[in-house]
Amino acid sequence: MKQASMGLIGLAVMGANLARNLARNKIHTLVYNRTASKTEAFLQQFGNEYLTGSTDLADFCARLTKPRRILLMVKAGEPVDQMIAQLLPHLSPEDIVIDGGNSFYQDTRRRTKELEARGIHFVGMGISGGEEGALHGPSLMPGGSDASYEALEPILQAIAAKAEGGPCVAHIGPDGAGHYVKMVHNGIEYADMQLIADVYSIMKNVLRMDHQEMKALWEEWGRGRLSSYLVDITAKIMDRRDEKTGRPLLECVLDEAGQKGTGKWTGMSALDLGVPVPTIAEAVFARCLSSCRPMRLKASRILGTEAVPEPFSLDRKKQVLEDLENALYASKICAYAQGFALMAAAAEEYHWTLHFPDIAKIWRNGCIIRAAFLNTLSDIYSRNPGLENLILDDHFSRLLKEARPGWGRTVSLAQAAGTAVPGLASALEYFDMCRTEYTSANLIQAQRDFFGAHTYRRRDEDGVFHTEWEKA
Ligand code: NBP
Repeated sequence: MKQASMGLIGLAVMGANLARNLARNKIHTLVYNRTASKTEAFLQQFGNEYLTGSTDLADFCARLTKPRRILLMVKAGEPVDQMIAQLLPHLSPEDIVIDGGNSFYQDTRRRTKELEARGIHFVGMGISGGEEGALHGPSLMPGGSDASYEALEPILQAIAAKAEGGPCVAHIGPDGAGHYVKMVHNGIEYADMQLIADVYSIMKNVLRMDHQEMKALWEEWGRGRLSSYLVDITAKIMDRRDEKTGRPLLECVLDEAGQKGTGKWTGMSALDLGVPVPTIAEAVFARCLSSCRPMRLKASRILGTEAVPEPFSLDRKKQVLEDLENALYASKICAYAQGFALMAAAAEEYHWTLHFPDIAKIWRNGCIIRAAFLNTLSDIYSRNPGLENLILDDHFSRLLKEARPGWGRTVSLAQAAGTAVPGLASALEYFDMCRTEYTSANLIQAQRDFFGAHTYRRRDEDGVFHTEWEKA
């Protein structure tokens, strides 16, 4: 029987679609799933000369060309370790095991060490784009060694999404770098989504726009600098009616946001590394708060909310919408600035070389945060690879300065109306704090020195000082 050039384990939605993508690209793929009946059902539906399978792991490994390339698409966490343990007796040195799940990057670092000690390559690969992306072309973020990337490159390039002709895949860096970058991608995705949700809140609760009006506006913005997958789907969501009630379906959806952990991990890593990512963290907390529904319902009864503002005149509304677009774009810049600053700190901590122009490029298609904005980002980092923070770039700093008055008016307007905009407000705070030459942290230092003799440094003199603050 002909040997397969790629093995794939795990036939839930992501694995099944990736296997079909591989086969469509004429890469002979052999599949395996823990529950054999799923393998059989999958092969019955999709099997062909490029897509075959096995229900026995020893047979599966024996039918792969050496060095073997095996892509794991099983549930992240314990299942990955269990699957590796079952595979090991059947593997040989130089084989490559790829974990395409949303694994925690520290697990990937550990697994890389464990497998490399046995001469086996381990590649933690971030995959973005959900099930559609997996089938038609995802954005791929492989970590691991240079040698393993070289062996995988043609396959990954074939199945990846394409942007301006180029494949949305690049070697991110060693060990856990791929999963780390995918994690930050998801953190940025949380922020991007929260910012859009904040703007929707203002449109609905402050401007009292109906769904057709909102749809038209999201479509218009989607043709400009905010052009992105998330803005596109937001316009489509506005347009969808509930078949049962005839109401906009969006208004029937319960307001409890789910999460699977990558946003939380981004926040945790940022706290560990001491990198401020308030807009990303705020987006995670906003989802947590949305899930405290019983408490929110009680609080809304006890604490009420501000009065709904009077309808705006057409001129005033035009100004508010212009401000809103500026606020969204400026906040987006800040969210990406936070995510990229975090990746820069992680690269230093873990001794990775992360190539930001490539990372921005491979996010231009196939993934959830794909956007015209990423072309701008890629250009900025190509021009200035050592840029300390995106808000310092000439182009972005000019835009941010221009947007600041309208951005401030937007957040004030929402706050005066009692409409929570955690994403927009935290991004504005980040921006204002970043550009403050002398912040209020002098008082924090004085307080710390007052109660704990933690000492402080002076602005006008070198050295470390302590004051007995209560002494005259
Ligand atoms: P799931 O995350 O739902 O995992 C289901 C698969 O894991 C099945 O094939 C199942 O086999 C297998 N599995 C489990 Br559960 N425990 C196992 C074990 N102990 N040993 C071997 N196999 C085991 O699948 P998914 O939604 O396709 O996602 C796969 C990975 O891709 C996850 O890490 C996910 O986070 C990531 N991801 C998902 C998306 C998305 O949009 N869904 C996007 C990007 C990345 P069984 O059939 O025998 O139960």
